[in-house]
Amino acid sequence: MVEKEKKSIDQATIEMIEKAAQDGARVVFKRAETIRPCPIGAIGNCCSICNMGPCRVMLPKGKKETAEERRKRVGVCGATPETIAARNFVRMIAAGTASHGDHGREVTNIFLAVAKGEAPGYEIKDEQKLLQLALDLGVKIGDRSNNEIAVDIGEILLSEFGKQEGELLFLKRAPLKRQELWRQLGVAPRGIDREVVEAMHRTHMGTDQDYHSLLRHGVKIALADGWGGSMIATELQDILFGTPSPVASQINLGVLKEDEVNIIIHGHEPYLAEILAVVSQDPEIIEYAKSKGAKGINLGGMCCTANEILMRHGIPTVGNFLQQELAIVTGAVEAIVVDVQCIMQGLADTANCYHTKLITTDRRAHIEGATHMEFDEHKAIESAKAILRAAIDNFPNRGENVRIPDYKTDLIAGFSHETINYLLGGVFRASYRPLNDNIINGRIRGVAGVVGCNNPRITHDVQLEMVKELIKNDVLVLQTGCMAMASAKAGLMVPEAAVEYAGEGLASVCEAVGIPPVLHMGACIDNTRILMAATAMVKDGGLGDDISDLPVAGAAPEWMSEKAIAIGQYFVGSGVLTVFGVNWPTVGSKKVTDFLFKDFEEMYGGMWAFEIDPIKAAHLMIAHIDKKRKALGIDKARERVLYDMAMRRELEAV
Ligand code: XCC
Ligand code: SF4
Repeated sequence: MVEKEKKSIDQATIEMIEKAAQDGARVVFKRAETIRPCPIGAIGNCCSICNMGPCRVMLPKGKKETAEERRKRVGVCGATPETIAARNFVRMIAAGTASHGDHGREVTNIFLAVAKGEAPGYEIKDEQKLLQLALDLGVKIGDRSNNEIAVDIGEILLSEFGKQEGELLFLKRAPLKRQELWRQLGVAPRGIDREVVEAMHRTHMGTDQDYHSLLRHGVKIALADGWGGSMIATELQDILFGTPSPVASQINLGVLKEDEVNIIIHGHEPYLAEILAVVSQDPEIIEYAKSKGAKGINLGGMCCTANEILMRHGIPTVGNFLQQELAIVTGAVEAIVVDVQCIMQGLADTANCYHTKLITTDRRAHIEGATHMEFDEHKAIESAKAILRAAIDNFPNRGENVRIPDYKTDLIAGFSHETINYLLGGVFRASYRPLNDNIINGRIRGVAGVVGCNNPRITHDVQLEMVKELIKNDVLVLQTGCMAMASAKAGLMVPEAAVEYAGEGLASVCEAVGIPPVLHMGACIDNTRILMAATAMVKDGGLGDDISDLPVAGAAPEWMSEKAIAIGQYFVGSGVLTVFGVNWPTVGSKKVTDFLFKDFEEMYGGMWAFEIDPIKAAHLMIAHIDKKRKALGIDKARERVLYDMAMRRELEAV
């Protein structure tokens, strides 16, 4: 089932890899062939944090060591393989949290600028969510204007980043039992920046050298991501740009158009993309495109920015992480406009092989050889127009060597936590009750979040087999990031997919509500929507009193980024079994790995697991879900449901 030798299971991707080879463009798939992963670093056995090293402490494969040999297998400073693996792991979490946090900070600054009337072109779109957040944060509403309320909210949330003492405010959203556990274990984060800085200090040469305390801090930083930086980003983006609701669109390289100016917007922070979505409809800009011989302007998304503008505007998605260079290889892209995170430097080289302009737009992210057109939110419309004009001006340079692969798939996206609430419960009594009831009665076995990246070390998109296996077994799947795109390309994100792929129980619920069996919840920062959904399930009752009681599980089967580790760790710290694929970065230390995989379950009720095979990984998750069902005493209900369905089938057959 796992096709290790194949580069991708996505036909559009395969065709463009071939075209890249013909055109002499070197793309990520090619580079991954020539650079093998370093076997020592891959398992967490290399320390490079001081100038006495780098130190490699790997035990050669298959070798047994004596206690004496083990004593000697340390770095120059005496650091053990445990310390080294834990330190590396914590640094990954810190980098991931820093990235999501810096995104959250940027949103907050823009939110404040909008509230103060300093960012024309933006306005507060979701008043209801604004007021809800005001209530949550204790901001006075009275007869104040939305902007006045927003200024207070923005200032409170901005100070979450640099807060020195106390606790992050959003921790209070978690189930009470979970909050208590965090306090008891000493992992309730203070300020977001503070925890990241402390992580860098603890992991500096000669500071924290006990993997237990290092990894405890790892949980703390990760919680500052999930219940801090990422959650702030999602909340404020929803208020500014609108909370997503179901929207139809299409995905894959086939959304590019032969006769229009193709502009791809790639990266993570959606402010520029939001404005581009509006300005690209401007008659003056469309006229300009026509004057250059194009029929119009075709905006498409890549990576998480794609998820953002798909969820809110239905703008088509060109592809996921491993397709970024391949979009250029079509020869049909006038500009690829990037901001931060997951942007391969290889884009610059690929763009050079074609007419595509690579445009960097963020002050924090420059790329050698790219055109830098810095986005200024105070002059958002002008910034966006300048970028669009640059792309349009490039249209006449498009050569003959154009091939847009003829693959695109329909999808429905836009399942925010609020939307799910509503779809299930109806406008007047929005609640998770129907979901809980269907879990309790066994039609839905449980819920799984399958998120994260692509990675050329394994077949691209192949892990969507995990998603198929889960829904086949009546597990409702929630998705974000690049894995969401894999499922969407395979046609799992339309309501009809329920009949074709889901088990009978799940299919019956999907049909009744009219939803796909796999729900697109947004970008990577929107994994916080999954935290909120899980919390809502706990609060609705009948499924225990903590997230760790729920029949749920998580996975990032094609992960590659440090952000993915941060996300995984905040799910684990919130009480969820989280299964990662590809490679596990601490296998060089059995003690550290056991601690994360086993001891964490006792401490946090959630734990890490590692499994490369998507089907086996799905069954790890299903076994965990069944274990939780049993503990809740709802395992029998499911047997009855299955029995009833079998009866009905027999009757129908007669
Ligand atoms: Fe995709 Fe978010 Fe991963 Fe990057 S990190 S590869 S999911 S775009 Ni979130
Ligand atoms: Fe080597 Fe210790 Fe320096 Fe790491 S901190 S590089 S193990 S000497």
